[in-house]
Amino acid sequence: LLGPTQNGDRYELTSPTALPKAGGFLWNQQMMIQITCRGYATSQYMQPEPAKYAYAPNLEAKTFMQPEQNYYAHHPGRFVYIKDEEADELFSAPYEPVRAPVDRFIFSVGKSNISWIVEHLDIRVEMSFCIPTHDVAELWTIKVTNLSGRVRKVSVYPYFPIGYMSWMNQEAEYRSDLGGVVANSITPYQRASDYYKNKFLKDKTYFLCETPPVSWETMQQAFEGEGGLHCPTAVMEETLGNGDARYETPTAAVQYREILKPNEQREYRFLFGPALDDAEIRNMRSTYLSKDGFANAAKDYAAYMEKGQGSLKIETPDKDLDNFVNNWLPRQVYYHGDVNRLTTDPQTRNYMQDNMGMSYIKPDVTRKALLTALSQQEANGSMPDGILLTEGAELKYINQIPHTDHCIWLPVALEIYLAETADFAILDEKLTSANGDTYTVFERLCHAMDWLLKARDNRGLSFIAQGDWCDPMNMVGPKGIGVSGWLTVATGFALNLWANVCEQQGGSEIAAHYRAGAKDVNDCANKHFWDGNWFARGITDDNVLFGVKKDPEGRIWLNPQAWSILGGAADRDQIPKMLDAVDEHLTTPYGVAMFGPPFSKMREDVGRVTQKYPGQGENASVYNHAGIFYVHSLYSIGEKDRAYKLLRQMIPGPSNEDYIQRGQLPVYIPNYYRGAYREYPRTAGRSSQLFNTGTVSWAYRCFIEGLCGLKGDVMGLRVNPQLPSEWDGIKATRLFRGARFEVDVKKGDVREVKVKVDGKELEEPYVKDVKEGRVYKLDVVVPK
Ligand code: CEZ
Repeated sequence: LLGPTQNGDRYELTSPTALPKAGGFLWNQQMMIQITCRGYATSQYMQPEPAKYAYAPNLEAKTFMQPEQNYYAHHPGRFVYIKDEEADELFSAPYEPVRAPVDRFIFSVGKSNISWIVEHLDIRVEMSFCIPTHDVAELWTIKVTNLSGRVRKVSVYPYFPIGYMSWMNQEAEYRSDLGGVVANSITPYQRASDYYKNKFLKDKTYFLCETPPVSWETMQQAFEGEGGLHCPTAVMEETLGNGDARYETPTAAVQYREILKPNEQREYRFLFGPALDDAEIRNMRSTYLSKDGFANAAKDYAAYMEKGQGSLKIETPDKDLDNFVNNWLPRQVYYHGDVNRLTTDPQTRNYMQDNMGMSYIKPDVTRKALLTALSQQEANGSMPDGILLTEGAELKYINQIPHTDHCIWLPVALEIYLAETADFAILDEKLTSANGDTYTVFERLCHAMDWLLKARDNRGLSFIAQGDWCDPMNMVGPKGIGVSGWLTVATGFALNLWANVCEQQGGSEIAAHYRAGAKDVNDCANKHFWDGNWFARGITDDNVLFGVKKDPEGRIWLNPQAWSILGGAADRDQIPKMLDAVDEHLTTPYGVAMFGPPFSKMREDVGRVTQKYPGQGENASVYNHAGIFYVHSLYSIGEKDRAYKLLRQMIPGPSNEDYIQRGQLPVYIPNYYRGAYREYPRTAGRSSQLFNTGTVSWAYRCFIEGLCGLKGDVMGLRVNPQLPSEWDGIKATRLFRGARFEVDVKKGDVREVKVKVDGKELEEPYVKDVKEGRVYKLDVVVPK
């Protein structure tokens, strides 16, 4: 059904129906496109706010990308109809819109392009596309081959629906001078002042053909006629109607009529994208629309993807795992750090976490993000809800709702950055913020930690306002009284992380101050949140403790457990009780649920999270971001089997049964898999198909520092692999501070980890004084 290609570079799916929503994605800094195996596509680009060039057939509200997005016949997509002129038979590639059962189907997702091979009626259709590195466009190659031993008469109709562009003004026509379909529109607006901004928007969509077609249609309704998308009326005629669209829904369909000898092949190239004006269209055409133009763009783009290779390659007993960690996980981490989910105002916590993973790929990006975020710090030391990335950007949507956790992510991101680079000079960088104050990074971190210490009630617990990490937990503390159990123990963690840095910088007094702060926070958490076997999730505005044994729904939450382990609130007696409780209440075959049981109805003193569908999103799904915090905490206490099991469960497969249940290719980790395993087993495990998630930086870290145990610190690299019980050994290659570590890990009769560097045994498992450019061969023995 599906599997990797030989070198693991691509994943191939051989059915268009088994995992109908499975897809792949490509991006550059201007655009992103996600496309399913059946040909439906969701693409957007930045100008600088997210915009579209292929639209739904009705007006769309613009929000963030949706989980488990649905597709329907008229959903934007990229298709080719093939008509056998003699037999009058029709099918379409890749599968939609005709849905004819095809004889052969391969959907192949690569890192820098996506392609299909589809065979039916003894005709092979190959479709593939990539995007340029710096421009917004899709570069499509379509090949049609006659597989029968006889001469064939076929018509080939690329069909790229454009959709409902605007209620104010839209039209389309074939432009012989530009060589393709061009649709025009005007982005709707109300304020006259917006006119002056909008006039620079790329309101045109073009579909350019390298080879002139014999006919075309640019009006959706004329193309479909009464036949509908399964059998468009225009396609059943000898030629398309060469029509225009005058305030009618635009489309791009063109026809090539071919006589193909046995084994003969035709190859076509097309360019699809947005433009401001004819000059831009002409320029895109001359830059890209040729064999060489395509080849150069593909080469460039592949090189751009190569930069996201990351710093770890593993060889374990699990080849599917290796494939994911070596090929796809760093790509997804790179995506997050490279484009910040294509928004101009990322949530501060997302911005910090998406960028912290870049420490393993392009640490300069992490550095810059830390400085960018800190330069937007408020005068009181708190952090804004979102970080503005472009001039004129505004805090929108969820960033207008006050959440109280943003300072937490500063020392968290900094810890990874420093461990990877030892660039302590960053702490001395001076930053002037918009409110005019100038402080160093070190001082700003202190202010942020002081703010966390202050933003607590008289019991010493952290206020939640209208949300913390769990951003739809919006009604616990709107009156300014409610507190968060997670945020309280997370504050303990953040303060301890920061104290480590202070200590390292020689500030033992300051370090002691933050350690004392952490201890106080943790003591308060224990006094008010410990519920016998686990930590509670919070206390509402009306003083109701929740996330506790007596709650029939939302009884136990993962985050307070994970972060109390990390931050030190949980002691040695408490941890085993918590781990058992998590096993008992939150385990599913698809990973660990974020809490349980799911809420079945609104709980007004908890909020919007309880209104999500049970098992969906934050309402008790296997929310991988929460799961990975827990995995990280498990590695921090040497719980290697529990940690590995959960880490592995984040990746779909490798059994067909699991792939089908999750419905996703193992080319990314989604933000969630459906939970509510006990209530709704039929849908449990189903992927959100959403590749935007804070999970991936942490997951990569867990593989590097947890499983492989190759963690940087001030002086060098600490070695402490944590292999699951059933493995005897692994091999890993780790790039670190310009050096290359080739590591061979075996289990043996030792009581502690033993490390030999180039044959010479070290006193402790710690490689100091790492030399740039050097190759280190490490033989590591870990206890059985
Ligand atoms: O967004 C994520 C946030 O981007 O949810 C996480 C949070 O930590 C991330 O910062 C957990 O709450 O509005 C909502 O209800 C959702 O909570 C979304 O905002 C959610 C989606 O996954 C977005 O992709």
